[in-house]
Amino acid sequence: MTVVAYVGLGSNLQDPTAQLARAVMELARLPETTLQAQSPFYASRPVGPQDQPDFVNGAVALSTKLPALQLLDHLQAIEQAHGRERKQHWGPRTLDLDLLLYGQEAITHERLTVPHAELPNRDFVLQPLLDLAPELALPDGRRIDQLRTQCPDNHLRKLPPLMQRD
Ligand code: A4P
Ligand code: MG
Repeated sequence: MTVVAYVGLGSNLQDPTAQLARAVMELARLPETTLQAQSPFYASRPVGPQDQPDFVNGAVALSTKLPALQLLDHLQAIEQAHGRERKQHWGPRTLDLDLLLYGQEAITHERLTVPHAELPNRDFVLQPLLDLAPELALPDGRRIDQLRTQCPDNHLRKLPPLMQRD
C-alpha cells in the first residue's frame, strides 16, 4: 500500500539551510519512497528554550510503501548522520525530522505519535504543510488552514529560493 507521508524538517545549528537541503536529498533516496514535493524553507523563532538560534523549518511530501515505524527508523538514521545529539528537550539541533502525517492514520505507539503531537500549535509546521497541500486535514477532520489561523506566531520568514541551496 502506498501512503502519502509528510515529514517536517528543522535545524538551528551548523548551517541550518544546508542541513535541510541535504536532508531533502537523503529523504528522496529512501527505499520504496518517492519525494513528491518540497515546501519553501522558513526562518522561525525558537519554541521552547529561548537561548538558542532561530530555526530553519520546512516540510516534504513523500509517497512511500514503508510502514510508519520503518519510516521513523530511516528518519532517525538521517538525524544521526547529521550529527544529531539529544541533550535538551526542545533544545538546539543540527537536524530534526518529525513524521507529521502518515496518510490519514492516527498512530499511538511508544515510539511514534501521528499526527505529531505539536503539529496544531506550530506555524513553522502548518505553513509548510499548507504550501504543499492547501486542502489538507488531520485524521480527526481539523483543517490545516484553520489551525494555521489559530496557532501562536513564531515570526515566520520565508527564505528566498536561492538561500535554500548552499
Ligand atoms: N516520536 C514520537 N512521535 C514522533 C513523530 N511523529 N515523529 C518520538 C518523530 N519522532 C516521534 O524525539 C523524541 C522521540 O519522539 C523520538 O525518539 C521518537 O521516537 P527527539 O527528536 O529525540 O526529541 P526532541 O526533538 O527533543 O523532542 P520532540 O518532542 O520531538 O521535540 P520537537 O517536537 O521535535 O521540537 N522551534 C522552532 N522554531 N522550530 C523547530 O523546529 N523544534 C523543536 C523540537 C523545539 N523548538 C523549535 C523547533
Ligand atoms: Mg523530533
